Amino acid sequence: MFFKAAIDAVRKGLARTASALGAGVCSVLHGRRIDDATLHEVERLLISADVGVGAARELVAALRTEFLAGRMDRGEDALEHLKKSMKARLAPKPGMTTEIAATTSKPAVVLVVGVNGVGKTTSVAKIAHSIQASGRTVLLAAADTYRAGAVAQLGVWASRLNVEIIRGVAGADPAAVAFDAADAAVARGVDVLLIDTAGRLHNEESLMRQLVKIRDVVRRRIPGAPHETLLVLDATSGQNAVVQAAAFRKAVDISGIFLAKMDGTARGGVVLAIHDALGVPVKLIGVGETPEDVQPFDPDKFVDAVFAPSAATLSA
Ligand SMILES: Nc1nc2c(ncn2[C@@H]2O[C@H](COP(=O)(O)OP(=O)(O)O)[C@@H](O)[C@H]2O)c(=O)[nH]1
Ligand SMILES: [Mg+2]
Repeated sequence: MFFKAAIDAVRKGLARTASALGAGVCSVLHGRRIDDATLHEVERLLISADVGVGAARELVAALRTEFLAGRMDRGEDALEHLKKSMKARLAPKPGMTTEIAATTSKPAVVLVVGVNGVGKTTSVAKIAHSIQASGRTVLLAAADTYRAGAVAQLGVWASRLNVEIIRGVAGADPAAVAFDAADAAVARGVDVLLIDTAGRLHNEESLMRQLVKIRDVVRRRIPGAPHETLLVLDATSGQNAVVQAAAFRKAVDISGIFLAKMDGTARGGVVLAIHDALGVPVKLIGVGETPEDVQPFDPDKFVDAVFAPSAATLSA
C-alpha cells in the first residue's frame, strides 16, 4: 500500500506522459504475442514521447534480440524487459549523487542556470522550500538583474517562504550581487546559498560570459563554490532542451538537471534523451507552479509510475 501511495504521488506529475507513453505501450503489449509490428509500434511511441531516436532504437533492438532468439514472446515479458532497460539507462553512474549540494562546505553554493522562461526562478523557490524542509537555512541571491521584474518575482517567493534574499538595484552587475550574497551567506552562517541567474542577454555569448563571471566571483569568496550548478530545462521543449544543455555545459560545469514542467507534457521520455546526451543526472523534476511541486528524480519510481496501470484500472 505504501509502495502504491509513493507511485501515485510521482504519477500525479507524470499523468500526461503516463497516459501517452505508458498507457500506449501497455495497450500495444498487454495480452499480446509480440511480433515485428508490435515492436515497431513500441519504438514509435517511445520516439513520440521524446525518449530520443537513439535510445528508442536501442531499447527496442534489445527486445527484438530476445524475441528473435526465441527467449521472449509474451507482451508482458517485453514490457518488463523494457522497464528494466529504462531503469538501467537512468541509473546514476558510480560516484554520481542525485542529492542537491552534497557537500560539507558551509555555505554550500548552488548556481541555477538556464534559458529564459524554462522555470529557473520558480525552481529556485522549490529548492529553497525543500532545503528548509530538511532543516537547513537558505539565502537567495537575485542575480537576474537583466529582466525587469525578475528580482521582484524572486522577492515574492522569498517573503512567502520567509527566507532572506540579497538583491541589487535594477541593472546592477549580477556578479556584484552574487559577491554580496556570498559575503552575506558567510557572515550569517547559512547552510545553502541559492543563486538565481538571467536566462537571456543581448546574445548567448554575453550570457555565458556573465555566468562564468558569477561563478568565478563566488569561488573567490567561497573556495570550492559553486558546489552545484543546476541547469533548468523545460520538459515541454523536447529535444530543444538537449540543444540548450549543450550550449550551457560548454561554458560552465553542469552537475545536475532540474527538469521543470514535467506536469505539462506527454513527452516526459525526454528524461532518457537528456540522460543519454549529457551523462549528468536529472536530480529534480518540477510538477507544478508552487514551491511544493517538486520531486527528487528517482529512476525506478519514474519508470514504475509511467507504466503503472491507470488509477481507473487499479480501483476496478
Ligand atoms: N506547470 C508548471 N509550470 C511551471 C513549472 N516551473 C515553472 N513554471 C512556470 O513557467 C513560467 C516561467 O517560470 P520562471 O520561473 O519565471 O522561469 P525563468 O524565466 O527561467 O526564471 C512561470 O509561469 C512558472 O509558473 C512547473 O514545474 N510546472
Ligand atoms: Mg527568472
